[in-house]
Amino acid sequence: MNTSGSPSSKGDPAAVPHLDVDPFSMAFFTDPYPTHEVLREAGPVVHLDKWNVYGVARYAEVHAVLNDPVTFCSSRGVGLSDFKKEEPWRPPSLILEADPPAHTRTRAALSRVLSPTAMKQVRDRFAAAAEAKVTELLDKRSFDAIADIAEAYPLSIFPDALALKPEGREHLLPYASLVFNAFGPPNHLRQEAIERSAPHQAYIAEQCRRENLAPGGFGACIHAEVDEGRITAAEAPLLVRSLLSAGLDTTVNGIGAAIYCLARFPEQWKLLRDDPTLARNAFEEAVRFESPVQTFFRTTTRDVELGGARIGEGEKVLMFLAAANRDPRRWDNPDSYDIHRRTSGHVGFGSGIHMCVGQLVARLEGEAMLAALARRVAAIEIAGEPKRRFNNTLRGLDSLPVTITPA
Ligand code: OVV
Repeated sequence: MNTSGSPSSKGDPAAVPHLDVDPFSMAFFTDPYPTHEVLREAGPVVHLDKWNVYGVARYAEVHAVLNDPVTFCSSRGVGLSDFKKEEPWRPPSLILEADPPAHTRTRAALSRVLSPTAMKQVRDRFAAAAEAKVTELLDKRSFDAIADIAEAYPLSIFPDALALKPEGREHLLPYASLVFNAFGPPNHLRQEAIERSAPHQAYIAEQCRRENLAPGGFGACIHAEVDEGRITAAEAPLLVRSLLSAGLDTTVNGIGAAIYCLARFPEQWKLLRDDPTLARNAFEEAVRFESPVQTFFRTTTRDVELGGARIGEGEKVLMFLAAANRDPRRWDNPDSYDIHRRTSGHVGFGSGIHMCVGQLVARLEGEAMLAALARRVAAIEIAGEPKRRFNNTLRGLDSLPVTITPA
């Protein structure tokens, strides 16, 4: 029984520690891990005074927020900006920035387009392109693993899988970079990206139209959902926009993470070489270990108690997916890259109703590239200083010079 006179049967809400860390600063991006630990150890819920938001960095609370989409909504934006208070920089995504019931229908449409059946149609092409890429790189021996694999491989298959026109594809990565920077606070990264966004936005809007998407691709499949009466003709272009926003830079950084891991941890590379069927789990573990998508926000729809802390209505909550993916409360040896690890439950693809709708495409790309490397490359050596790429949401490298040895 609650004899203390406190408002909750669990007792007084705990005081929320106020921290002055900026998780969108260059210093944080350069080495986020010590600060992730500070955030986790400070308490289950923290307040980040710099941006006036709550934060969760432990696995339990990140998972809880992801799995209560009624209390922690997405329709007010999954970046810092609250769409109830500020005009969004672009029309909101019909899937990412939507709540049930609106989300349910758009999610179902994209799930069908990116289903296991759809993966069967592209699997052989993805595998052949990975083989061709490895053949080309074995010829070069020394190259940049970011430009020449992490970017070049997805660019060689994903725009074709959507069946985009060949012209203008150079806008795809700058547009994605803009989208992920725009989830952040109004710092230099976000403001500069938005200032330069007009040509990229114009290109994307044009490619989303039905007449610019060739038959058989994911793009045309989204528009075909209109004919089945499952989405409207006005919704289809915006759902194509979601694939163009989230489908390329994420896998670039996922594949980049996997190669960076395998180059840094040669004993894990040897395990993969000895059994290339581990490729899919080696990729999944890289998504846990590096968490290419580092953070997303939610907005509270009511006063709520989380981890013993009270949060009011209309507050932004920043979920540190990357910190949850290395929370020692959840993971053994969280800071080890272990391709034999049971990775299920990691939140690198999110969790719950918004969990990555493109995860099968991402895994197919990652598996195909790592399997091709494992079968034909004996060693991957880092041959120069890796350079970091700075983005408000995405973690990855700008450059990773490597030398490979043929098997
Ligand atoms: C998961 C994600 C990231 C960025 C954009 C979108 C989705 C979208 O739906 O536009």
